[in-house]
Amino acid sequence: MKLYTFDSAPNPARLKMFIDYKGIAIDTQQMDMAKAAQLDTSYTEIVPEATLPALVLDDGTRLTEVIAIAHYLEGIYPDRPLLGTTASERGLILNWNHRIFNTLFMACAEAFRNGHPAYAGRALPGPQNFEQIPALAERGKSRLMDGLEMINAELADRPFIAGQQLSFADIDLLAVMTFAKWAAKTEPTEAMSDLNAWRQRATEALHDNT
Ligand SMILES: N[C@@H](CCC(=O)N[C@@H](CS)C(=O)NCC(=O)O)C(=O)O
Repeated sequence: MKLYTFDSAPNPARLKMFIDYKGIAIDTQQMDMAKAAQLDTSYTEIVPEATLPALVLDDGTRLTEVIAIAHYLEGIYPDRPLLGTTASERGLILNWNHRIFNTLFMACAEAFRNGHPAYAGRALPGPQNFEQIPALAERGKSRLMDGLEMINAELADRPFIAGQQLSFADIDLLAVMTFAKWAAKTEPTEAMSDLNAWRQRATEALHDNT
């Protein structure tokens, strides 16, 4: 199998944290998004979605969603599970993955891609070009702050977002907080003490190699 990615971009960054935590080695090609490598025909002939990351399996099967790539990899590399081991853990982690993606990640992407001049005519990723809608940049920032408040409240009664242990949902949240800082100039306030404490705890758990 082969992974096409660009580690510093937000969605690839989620996958990189997952892969590094699990200690998996994969044949990987970095595609320079700063040079629009994801739109080059040499890539779109393999991955017509024109997004990163993408995992192409040996039989040609193409996985283009981070959560799907993570599920595939966890299936073949079950050690250090990040997607749950019981039915309820699996359900809850996926629940939070979708919720964080739809609320925080999409809000941040909306704010960034509809407000930054570099994305004029490219407001959405993928093979089609879409014009920016400036009002979405403002709405995105407001949704992002609402989302951070919601997560702060959720974290009042548990150490990690999907329960007692680090999971892929925590990785989603760490990635979007980095994305929000540089792309939407949005950070949690000091008053969001449960979110700030979680961030330190999750970062330490992610880098704990014991
Ligand atoms: N839902 C996809 C999102 C993939 C995505 O949008 N990736 C961005 C990089 S963070 C991309 O490929 N952008 C291409 C572009 O902007 O042209 C996933 O889960 O991986």
